[in-house]
Parts: sequence; C-alpha cells; structure tokens
Amino acid sequence: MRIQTSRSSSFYLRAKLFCGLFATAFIAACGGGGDSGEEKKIVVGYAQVGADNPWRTALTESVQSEAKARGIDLKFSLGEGKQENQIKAIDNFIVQGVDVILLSPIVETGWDKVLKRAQRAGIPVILLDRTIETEDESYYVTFIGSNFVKEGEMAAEWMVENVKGDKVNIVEMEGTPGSAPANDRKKGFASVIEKHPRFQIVKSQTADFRRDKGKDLMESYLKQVPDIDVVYAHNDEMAVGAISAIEAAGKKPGQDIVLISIDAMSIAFEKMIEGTLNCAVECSPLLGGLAFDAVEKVLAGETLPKKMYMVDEVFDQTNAAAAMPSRKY
Ligand code: GYE
Repeated sequence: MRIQTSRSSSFYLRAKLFCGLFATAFIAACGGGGDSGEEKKIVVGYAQVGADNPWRTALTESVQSEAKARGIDLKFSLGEGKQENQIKAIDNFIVQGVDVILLSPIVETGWDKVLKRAQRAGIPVILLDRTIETEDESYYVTFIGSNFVKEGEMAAEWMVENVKGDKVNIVEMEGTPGSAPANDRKKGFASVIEKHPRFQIVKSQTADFRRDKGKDLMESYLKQVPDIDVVYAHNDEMAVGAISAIEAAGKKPGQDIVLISIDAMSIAFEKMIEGTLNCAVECSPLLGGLAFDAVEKVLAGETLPKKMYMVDEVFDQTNAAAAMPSRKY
C-alpha cells in the first residue's frame, strides 16, 4: 500500500483544527454535540452507479448495513447507470452539507468540475469501488477497492498456466465502456499475454457487466468466430450469460470453451463446481467497513493512504468447493 499525503486531506485537517480552536463557541457547527449533550450524527452522501447487477447490490448492502451499524446518517443515491445522475447527486449532497461524500464513479473521466465544487465546499470525497482519472489528485481523499490491473493479470496468469495449445483464440467481454474495471482488467490481461504470443484476443466488445448482454454477445461471437478456445469476461455475470449461449449452441462450457471471469460471486462458485466456469478472480464488494473507517478517520483529521486495495484471490475448479462455505457474497 502506498501512503501519500494529498492536498485535500491536509486541507480537511486544517478545517478540523479550526473547529478545534473554536470548539467552545461553535461546538454544534463542528459536530461536537449540542446543548442536549448528544453527539451529532455523521452525515454521509453515497453516489452509487445503479443496481444493475448482483455485485453492485452487494456493495450497496455492505455500505447501508455498515452505516446503520455505526449510527451514521446515510443519504443514498442510485445513478441508474448515468454519470449525469451521479453528478446531480453529488451537487445535492453539497447543498445538503453532508460531512463526507462516497462516490462509486461509473466511468473514469469527467469528474473534475463537480469534485472541485465539493472541495470548495470543504467536503471530503472518498472513491469507493472505482477509480477516476483527474487533473488534480487532491479532489479525492482516498480510493478503496480492488486493483483491477492486477485482477486482469491474475486472470491471464491462470490461463497461461492452465490452457495448453500453440494457438489459443480468446474472445473478451468487456465491462462498462470507460469504467475503471473495464479499462484496467483489459490492460492487465493484455500485459501478460503480450509475453505469450500463443494467446491471441480475436474479438473484444462490451457487454456492460450484464448477464443478458453477455448472452447476446456470446451468441454473436459464436457466429463470427468458429474456433473460440477461451472466453475472458470482465465479470461473472457476463460469463454466466456466455455459459447459457454456449450451451444453447450445443457446446460444453468449461470443456469445449474455457471460461474465466472476475468477481467470484457465489454464482461463479456454483458454476465452477458444476464445471461450466473454469476460473474466477475475486473482487470483493464488501467495502462498507473500510469505507466508514475512512470516513471516521478523515473527519478526525487523519491522513489516509491515497489508495487502499483489497487483497484478491484466484479460484478455479480445484479449490471452489472447499472455499464455497466460507464465501460471504
Ligand atoms: O466487477 C462488476 C460491477 O466496479 C469492480 O462493477 C466493480 C465492477 C464489478 O458491475 O460486476
């Protein structure tokens, strides 16, 4: 884990110190409690992408249940898969004067203006689950989630080790265009196969992290490419869609065609155990605990590492059954 001090966190620290100096006069405004002697609740706004797949719903539940457990007032907004809705949600949180904003950005670019507005309002922003590309890293305090480049590398490394043959044709199913996991899982995977020329990506298109679109895309791949050896799907849901398209075409997923996906949700374990999915690289949606630890630390004036990565594991048919009972999502 890399530890960096950002301009934004020192700014919040200065704001906090100011509050500390004037604590007796302005105690309520600074969140220190009012006449009743009761602690003022921390208010957090969370701009989530949407509810398009089970991974995302698991993340939402993790954040909501953790807020509840800690007595934090959570203002929750679902962006319905649109960046403009997420930007509106952030502006609303600014107007409401929340203490901290959590953002799961649908795509990587286009956040600078709204994040600048949050910074001017003195509201720290924590990136949860997905990263952004920005002209100014001080617009966010920290990122909490997985290293998607590494996930792509792990998927490719599993393939290099387990898939034999002089010429291996891969079809790739990409996640939401412009999203950090789609960009980085592609990058990580490509960086490994570059060193192993027997592997070739013959087609690569998006299926938006969705099962129905994964099925449609696989149907079209099967028509266009006669000899597919491997499907590399950026998430389980698209792989599950691909599995049904392969079965409908009269082929055996997991045997005639190797399938590799990312997330390792419980559906992936079911598929690995039944033999239709070969490998799943983990990406945990259980980020609520870390998110609110970070919220509390930033409000206490602590400087956080700029990136906090989850440790992800690789599962396949050799260890899926043993791991299944201890899986939490
Ligand atoms: O892999 C996918 C979801 O952002 C890491 O988004 C997340 C990804 C996850 O829709 O299933």
